[in-house]
Amino acid sequence: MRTLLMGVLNMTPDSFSDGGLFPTLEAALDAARRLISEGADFLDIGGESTRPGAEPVPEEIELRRVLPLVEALAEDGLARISIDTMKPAVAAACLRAGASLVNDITGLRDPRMAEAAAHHGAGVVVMHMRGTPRTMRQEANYGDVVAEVKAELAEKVRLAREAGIAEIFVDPGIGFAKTAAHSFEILRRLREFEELGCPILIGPSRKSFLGTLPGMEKPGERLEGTLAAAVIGAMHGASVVRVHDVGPCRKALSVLEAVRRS
Ligand code: HH2
Repeated sequence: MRTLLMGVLNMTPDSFSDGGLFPTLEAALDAARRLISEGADFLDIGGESTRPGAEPVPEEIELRRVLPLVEALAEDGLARISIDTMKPAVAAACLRAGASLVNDITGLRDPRMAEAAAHHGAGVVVMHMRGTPRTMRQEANYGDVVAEVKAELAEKVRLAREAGIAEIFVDPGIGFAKTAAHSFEILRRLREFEELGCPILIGPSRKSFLGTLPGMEKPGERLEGTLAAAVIGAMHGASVVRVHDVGPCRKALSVLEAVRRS
């Protein structure tokens, strides 16, 4: 089965690897269309950085950053649009404008998020995190990281189902309240998340766990590491991989797909 790719488009000045890339709506649209032509099945549009220590962004500013792009892409109709937000009002406005997936790194912590998704018949990505991007580094304490993350995600899946959401992706949250060792262990044991009964999504792209390996200290040096993590994740059960570099990732995954077909 083909692994789906979620292309990342951050409309933020401060994202850790691609902040401040798009000065105009046209520039963002060009980048979005390129990601689609390279093989993105979803475009994940974000207006608030979630990097460790990031400052929260007011709702109006986040909306101003993402809504025009969601509207323009919905008109194109070339890929499914996912809105990467923690705010129910931002999600609702983007769903009204044509997005069909809510990617919530807090895993539906605000009950209005599940209500908004259900109301619009949208899917959700429930990601695992503890604390907030500002505090999560101190919360990376686990006995058995996979067992604990899975149990916490099971509760989120229950909430989403109870709200009436039909399409639910689970995401262990690589780098979110996880040390590098936790993120590597999650990739090794990813199949265990299949017990949750939902397709698995992972977001390893350019993340700092890769920066613990030689020659990958800076986000710009992590393409090969990202590709390796994407293929390992897909081999271990990921249905969707969220990446910045869609073209290279599509090529790397095509090798896995050819091996599977052989
Ligand atoms: N990672 C980031 C943001 N959103 N969503 C899901 N479901 N899974 C992830 O792993 C994930 C995510 C962080 O990456 P990025 O968007 O590149 O950076 P920033 O948060 O600084 O904008």
